[in-house]
Amino acid sequence: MTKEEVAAALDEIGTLLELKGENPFRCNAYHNAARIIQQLEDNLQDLVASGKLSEIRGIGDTMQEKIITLVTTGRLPFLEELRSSIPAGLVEMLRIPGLGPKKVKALHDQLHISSVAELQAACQRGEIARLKGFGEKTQQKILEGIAFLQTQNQRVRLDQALPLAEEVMERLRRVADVQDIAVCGSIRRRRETIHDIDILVCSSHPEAVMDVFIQLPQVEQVLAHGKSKSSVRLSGYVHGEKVSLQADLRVVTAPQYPYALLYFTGSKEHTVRLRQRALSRGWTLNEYMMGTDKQSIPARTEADIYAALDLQYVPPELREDTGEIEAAERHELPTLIEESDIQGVFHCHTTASDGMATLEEMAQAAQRLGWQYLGIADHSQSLTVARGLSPEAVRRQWEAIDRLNGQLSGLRLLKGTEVDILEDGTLDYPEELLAGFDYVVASVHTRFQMSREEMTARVCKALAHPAVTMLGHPTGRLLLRRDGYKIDLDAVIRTAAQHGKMIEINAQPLRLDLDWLHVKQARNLGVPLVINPDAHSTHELTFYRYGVMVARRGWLQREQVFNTRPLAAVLEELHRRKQAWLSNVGLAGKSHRRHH
Ligand code: DGT
Ligand code: CA
Ligand code: ZN
Repeated sequence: MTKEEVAAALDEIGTLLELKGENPFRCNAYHNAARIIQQLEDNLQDLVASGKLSEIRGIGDTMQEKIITLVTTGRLPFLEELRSSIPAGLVEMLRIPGLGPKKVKALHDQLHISSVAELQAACQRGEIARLKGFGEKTQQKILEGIAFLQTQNQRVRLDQALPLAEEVMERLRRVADVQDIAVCGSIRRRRETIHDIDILVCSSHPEAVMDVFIQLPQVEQVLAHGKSKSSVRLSGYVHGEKVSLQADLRVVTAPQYPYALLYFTGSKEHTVRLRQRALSRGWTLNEYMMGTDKQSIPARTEADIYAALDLQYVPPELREDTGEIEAAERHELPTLIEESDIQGVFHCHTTASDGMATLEEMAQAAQRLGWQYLGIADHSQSLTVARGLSPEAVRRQWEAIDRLNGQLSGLRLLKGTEVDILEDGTLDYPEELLAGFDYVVASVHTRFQMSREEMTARVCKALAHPAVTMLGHPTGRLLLRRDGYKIDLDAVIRTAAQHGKMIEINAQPLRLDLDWLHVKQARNLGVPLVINPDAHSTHELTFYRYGVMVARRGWLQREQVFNTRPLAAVLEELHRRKQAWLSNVGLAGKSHRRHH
């Protein structure tokens, strides 16, 4: 078994034990072990073989035994027994937002509910509202959660689909006579969630490619097997989670390839506009060609097709018919930001709060990424679930940062905080402490249930605070898991513009928050965006790449993203902001005294 599979098995054990009402410490031991295994940098097989597994912090004797069994035999009787002792529907019910193992267990024990469908029916009959510990509100929330699940069911996240698509492409690329290959559809456009993988191959021997495709080890089921098109159901493990989705493969000839690439990249809305444009020139445009019955217009690349239609080349991320055709007509498309433009980030966590890696480890990882600066933003004091830092702990971290900055070459650590925006819109540290940070990320982590008006006022009040540099994950959404809290984002973006505040594009692929559509809106109002990985481990620093994808979909150029600036410019800007705040406070203090 690979480490992903082992991690998924341990995680599943933790969840199943929770459903059985086991002691929380025992359940958490499995969840923690899963996380540790998944983030191992060493090879798991080697660790097992050399007997060094027990030296890893957080892996006890029993855990070690189970991991060894999984790695060496590929199965675990303990897990199999657990699975057969619990209805599969209970695990499914856990996907309903707001429904944890305790509640699921209560529903099963008291009403014998063992599937999402049974739960939905019971809610509709009003039975959940009458249950002790549930009530009318919870019943309503469960119903909304089920409806949400049903709309999201058929999709996976980009970070889950992309690696699977790449694995498949990697294999197909090596088939004889494959001249070109591309992933199309929503993956190529970098949408945040994906329904299926669309792969396009250019080859004059389609059968050979098809044969390899339908026999890939990741294939669970062959849905269709044709000469130039096949569909399969794929599955694999990504970050310890099992991912399963459909993949379509089409094989075309070299002259067809650019047309097919354009067509299958979509979006449908974008290519429909292109077809209309072709029609107005008397041409048909489809997935194989462009031209008239008598004469087709040859193209070697997609860019040739756009050029023939008198359009600037449109990058795939912009192909959503949200103004890109008009801009391409005027040759005014933005030069989009690229991964290599990023010079550092401002939001990551260390072991001081809920991160997995130390300050030193994070700094080394940032050096390996070639960054000029790394901003540390651990949680603030009231967020005890994430081990938020007390003011004393903050000061200790500042000392550690100063010390490390004295030793590091080429990387500068910046002192930041992810300060909680409290219920009333105030910040979770006193101003004297806030004044000691280089910058402040302000985020909401509690009391998601407020009304839209209250939440908007709460966040806008925080944005107006002069200590705040940027807003963190503006909606709190978790893709395919829970909607964000209710908030008027338009008002939040306007407020940010008014006070000259930045907004984060949280690049955790589970969040991608701010979303691309609002990124575009923020950009239009001149609000600077910041791409932050919100990393809780060294590996998660690489999440910044997903943030760049969102930024590109939001039409951002390098200049509109703060962390594309070099260190000197960043320091100057942060210094300027802090001086503006502190000198203002000083003036306010003086005039105060004069009046009394
Ligand atoms: P997804 O799979 O829901 O994440 O999104 P897409 O965009 O990958 O959609 P998909 O897989 O149904 O189709 C891939 C591309 O094929 C789509 O972006 C555009 C093209 N396409 C599919 N169906 C149609 C259609 O009926 N008309 C046109 N013009 N294009 C289509
Ligand atoms: Ca697709
Ligand atoms: Zn946060």
